[in-house]
Amino acid sequence: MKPNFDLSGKVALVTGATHGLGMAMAKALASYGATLVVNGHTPSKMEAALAEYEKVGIIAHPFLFNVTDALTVDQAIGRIEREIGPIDILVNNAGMIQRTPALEMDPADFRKILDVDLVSPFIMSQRVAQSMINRKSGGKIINICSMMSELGRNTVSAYAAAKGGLKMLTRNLATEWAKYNIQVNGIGPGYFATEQTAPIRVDGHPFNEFIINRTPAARWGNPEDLGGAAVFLASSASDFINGQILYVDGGILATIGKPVGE
Ligand code: GCO
Ligand code: CA
Repeated sequence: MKPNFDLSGKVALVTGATHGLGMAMAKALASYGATLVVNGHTPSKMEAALAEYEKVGIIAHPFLFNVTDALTVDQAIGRIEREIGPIDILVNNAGMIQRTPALEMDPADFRKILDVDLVSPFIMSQRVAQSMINRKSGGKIINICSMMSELGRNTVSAYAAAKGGLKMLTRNLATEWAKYNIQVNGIGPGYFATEQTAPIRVDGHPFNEFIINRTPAARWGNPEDLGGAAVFLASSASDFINGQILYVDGGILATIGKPVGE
């Protein structure tokens, strides 16, 4: 039997899919037949995103809402279910980073990052899973983790704490909901060329060279590099995979790195 990667007839909701990695994964899911629901929270970004999806022949259903508020999420998912259909695939991609040394980090900012990067995937997953359980459909939840689910780095204390937490949330939800045929997995992107990394990717920035040297593939990832992992974990080809984090990192986590110039 051929493994089945087809997503037709499935409704996929990708949070923060107005740009960057979220958009690349959303395009991949739609290209395998999923009906695409795009979440964002900035009207102008959503407008630009819809034009971008249209350009590649994808009909995206836009839903603007804040993923950190449980009541808002409850209402928005209800509306998506009525207007588009019950959600089969949830990609918790919306996230936020702040690069500030730990000693200078305002605890209120720390809390805010945790809220967006860790609490909101919990809120979204809880709401969507409850509905999958009620209709006995099973389903797929994919949490977008990070290199920082495994490694620390100067200036990203809150982000690393949240992404490490998201890895464990993934394992925990996988444990609790496996009996409902819900698979909860994560994707851990390495260093990708997106808006989020633009400030540390500029030519001449020491971080740019550091990443190229640190990555066995010797390059930044392109957002399209994530498509295969997203389709795989969203499809029935991965039905016996649960609680895993699939790192798409050009080999970074496999190695200690190498001296400059080698
Ligand atoms: C940083 C980066 C990272 C990446 C990514 C790595 O400042 O180190 O922005 O956090 O975006 O999450 O996997
Ligand atoms: Ca359906």
